[in-house]
Amino acid sequence: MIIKIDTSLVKGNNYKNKLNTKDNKFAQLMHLYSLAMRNVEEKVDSINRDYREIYGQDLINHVMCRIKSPEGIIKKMKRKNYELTYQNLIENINDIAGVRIICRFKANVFEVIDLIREFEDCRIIKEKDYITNPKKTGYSSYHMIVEVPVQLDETKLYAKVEIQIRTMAMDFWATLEHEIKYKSNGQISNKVSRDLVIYAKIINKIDNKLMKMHHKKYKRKIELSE
Ligand code: 0O2
Repeated sequence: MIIKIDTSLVKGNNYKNKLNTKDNKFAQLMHLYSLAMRNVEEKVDSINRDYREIYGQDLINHVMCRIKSPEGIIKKMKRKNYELTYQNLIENINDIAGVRIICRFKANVFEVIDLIREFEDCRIIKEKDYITNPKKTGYSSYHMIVEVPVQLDETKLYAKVEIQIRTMAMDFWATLEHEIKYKSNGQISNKVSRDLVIYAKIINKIDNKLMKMHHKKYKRKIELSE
């Protein structure tokens, strides 16, 4: 089903208007992001299917998609000191549509990144490698901001999607850390912060060891079948 979207929100007179999350225009814009997100999700599903057919194992453990809530959007714009306009939302908030790809092993994360770079009709806007260089908090993940097309009647619009690619171990840490921070309104003690960094490093070591173990087992399986 093609739903009409007022494209003047994205390019035109309404672009500089004040953001109103209760407005139907806002809902239309979120629908646009949702279509872009589904476009990426389909592409990701397709590489996972191809990989399974060729290599007989999964490249990706699971994929999660979400559209940022209106409250989350406003909170982020205020945190970053942006005036609440459609223009600032579209130009500066990159993770309204989010696709999170969870792999079992670190090597798979980098395989996924290479395959995303080859996606047809997908512009890579920005990449952040928090795996090679984890954040001070201990957070580890690979982020890609991409732009994908959404076809609306005769107009083709591009919308941004943030893709986070990480291992199950990284996701375990990030989910718990997010919850701990969320529950304490972002105010955690220095001791808790330090402990979280230590746990992130331990988890990273385990991640590396499990990848090596899997690699040896997989290599042996291939040798036996040859
Ligand atoms: P939420 O509530 O998870 O959505 P950009 O403007 O794109 O260059 P941005 O978005 O300001 O950069 O920052 P960054 O570092 O790319 O982070 C984007 C998202 O990554 C965050 O979204 C989080 O989901 C996740 N993230 C970043 N740092 C951490 C961290 O230390 N711990 C955890 N658990 N997640 C993190 P939001 O909107 O900040 O939060």
